[in-house]
Formats: sequence, structure tokens, C-alpha cells
Amino acid sequence: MQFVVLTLFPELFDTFQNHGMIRRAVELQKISLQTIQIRDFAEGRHRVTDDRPYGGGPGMVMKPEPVAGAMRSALKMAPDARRIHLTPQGRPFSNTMARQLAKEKELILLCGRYEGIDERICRNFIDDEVSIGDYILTGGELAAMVVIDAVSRFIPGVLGCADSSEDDSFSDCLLEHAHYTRPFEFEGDPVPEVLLSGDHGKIGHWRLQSSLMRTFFKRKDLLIDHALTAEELKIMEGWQKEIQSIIDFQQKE
Ligand code: 9D3
Repeated sequence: MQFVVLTLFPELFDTFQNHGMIRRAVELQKISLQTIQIRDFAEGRHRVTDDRPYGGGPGMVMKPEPVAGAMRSALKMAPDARRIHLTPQGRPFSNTMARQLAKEKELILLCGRYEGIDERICRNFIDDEVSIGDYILTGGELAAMVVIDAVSRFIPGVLGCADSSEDDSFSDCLLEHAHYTRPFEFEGDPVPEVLLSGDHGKIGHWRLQSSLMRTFFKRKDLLIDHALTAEELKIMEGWQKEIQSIIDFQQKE
């Protein structure tokens, strides 16, 4: 996957590119990440990229010509790219969207600053508008990094051991089970015995219980939105019986 980012702050991508999974993916040539400085396509001695909004009001708007210039330059590098504008007005980004985008060969990510980009760019140079959630950022750059990170995980060979196919079914529905590593006892707090038993059937069942319980307490919405398996329903019926027996015991005064 070739990512091309259009931004007024290309330096923001330096540390992102040079660490962890993204760096490894670049080294393995699973992805490439290029940035284009929109200001390089601005005219005049001062290379101005913003201007006052028609109709008045506070803030500044990104001028269309430099963005169009940067986009045409990006399209020379990535002619078949899906062109994505990171904007608070976009479709909410999700793991499902990340998996879809991972099928593309090239992505161009346009990052806005100020109040936004001239509408004629949004209308004529963009395939998709994406938001990463309902909170206000100062620009699209962090959102672009979020998209690159989440999309890259779905590109075969980018993740080390944990495979992304697992994400397809399981982790979209339930939260992950609890994790433990050595030492066996940390500040008086031991690891659950079952994880040392070597019985993979029991361990699998414990992890499913852990997943369900964490999802129930932290994200009930996930239990309602997704169909539960027979095993998951059985675990929850077990809890229901245990809770009911405690209630019954307490109520017989
Ligand atoms: C506070 C200014 N807002 C109303 C006057 C409009 C506004 C403009 C530009 C709010 C945020 C931004 C900059 N944000 C992004 O470019 C952005 C973003 C976000 O803010 N939240 C979630 N996803 C995204 S993707 C790009």
C-alpha cells in the first residue's frame, strides 16, 4: 500500500514513520509513506495557503489552488489512489472501514488545517470524507496517522505474530480477555491458576468468560449489537443462575 499524505505539517509524520510497526512495514516494503507539503504549491513570495472566508466570520479557510496543486502532484505518484479527506464532517472511521481500505493499492490522505478546505476541493478532488470521532482536533494529521495505522494492520505481513484475520470475527464483537505475564505473583497479586494448568480447553473457556465479563462491564453496547454464540449464551446463562441463587438465598430473609 502506498500512502501519500497532503499536509501543511509533514514533520508531524517523522516520528510516526520511524518507529514500531509502521517502520517495520516500510522496511519490509509492505507500505510506503510519502508526504507532500501543500505550501510548496502556493504562489507568491510568502506562499500563503489560507484566506478569509467569503461571507465573513471567524477563522481562515485553506485556499483551493495549493491543495489542487498538491493533489495533482500526489496523483502523479499514485494515479489510482482513493482520495480521502480527513474532516470532522466525514463518515466515522471504524475497523470495518480500515479492512476495506486495506484492499486499495494507493491512498491519498488530505489533511486540513484552520476552519477547513475550500468546498470546491472537497467536491471535485475527493472520493471519501472520513472522521475519526466526535471530538475536535486542530487538524487532519493525527486522523491521517490513525487511518494509516489501522489500515496497515490489515495488510498481509505487516503484523508480526497475531494475525489480522482474528480481527474479522472475534475482536469486533467482544473485548479481549485479560492478559498476564511473569512474575507469577506481582505485589501480592497472583496470576489465575487456570492459565498455568496447560489445559488449553480450560484456558480457552476461561478467556471467553473473561472476554464476556469485560464486555458486559465496560461495553454493554457490543453485547447488544452482535450475535452471541451458543457457548457465549451458555456462559451468560450460568452467571444468571448464580446471580439468581444469591438473590433467592438473600430473600429467604
Ligand atoms: C472548532 C472549529 N470548528 C467549528 C468552528 C470546526 C473545525 C474545523 C477544523 C473543527 C475541527 C477542525 C480540524 N479537524 C480535523 O481536521 C479533523 C478531525 C476532527 O477534528 N475530529 C475528528 N476527526 C477529524 S478528521 C479531521
